[in-house]
Amino acid sequence: MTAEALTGFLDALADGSIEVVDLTQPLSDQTPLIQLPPPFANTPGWTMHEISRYDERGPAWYWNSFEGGEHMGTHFDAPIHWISGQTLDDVSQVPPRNLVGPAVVLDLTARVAADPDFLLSIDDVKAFERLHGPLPQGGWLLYRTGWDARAHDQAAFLNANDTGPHTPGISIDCAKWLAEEAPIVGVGVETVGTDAGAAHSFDPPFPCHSFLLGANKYGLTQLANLSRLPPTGAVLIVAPLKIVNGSGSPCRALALVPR
Ligand code: 23J
Ligand code: MN
Repeated sequence: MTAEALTGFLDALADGSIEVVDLTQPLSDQTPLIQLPPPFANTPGWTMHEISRYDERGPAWYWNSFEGGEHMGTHFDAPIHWISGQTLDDVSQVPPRNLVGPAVVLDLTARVAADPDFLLSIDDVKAFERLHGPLPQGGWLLYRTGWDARAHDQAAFLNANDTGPHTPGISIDCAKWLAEEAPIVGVGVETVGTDAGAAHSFDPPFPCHSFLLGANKYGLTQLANLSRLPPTGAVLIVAPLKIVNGSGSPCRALALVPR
């Protein structure tokens, strides 16, 4: 049975009845970065350093070194990222079994278009469950907001004014419920972080980070192409770098989608 499942999977990839959708934003010095308010320290962006490019430094090879924040671009938040999860897994310790699982997509694009500070509520999730069934055991809630359309432009992506950043997120109650009651392993978003732009002033601050990571769950940010996924039925594969003691990592996120 097991071998047949894998050959069936490969046949479906070959004949296009399973499509691979790349949910990853490009990683470059143009990738938007979260901007925390003072007095907090901020992350550096992505920098590449050329080692050689078919030249005297290496006549037949091109390679680079790179530096950048763990939390930039399409990236994975490990439980240890937050104080509430400080005794839990770092990114190298996350069980690989948790990096492959079912994904559902909640599309709140219309609500976010009307209110950039929109917060996903427990009622919104329950409304989705009435239509599409329960959230997946061991899987992911992917939160579509339409914010990916802004990902090419730091200012549009952060959407900040004199009252701070205005980007959608998850309500305090909903974050706690997803952490403590829902069967999911993580939450994925299109925005710069899993929390709302205004979440620094919530109680607790950054509730999505606080509750989800404290419950040994994961975050996944700056996703692309969620519009190409069905509400249910996709399989998510997330591949953060196995950084020893890392709090997270830029990652590749792929979805397998039946066609
Ligand atoms: C550090 C502090 C606050 C936040 C974040 C990082 C992130 O969003 C992140 O990338 O984990 S809100
Ligand atoms: Mn992060």
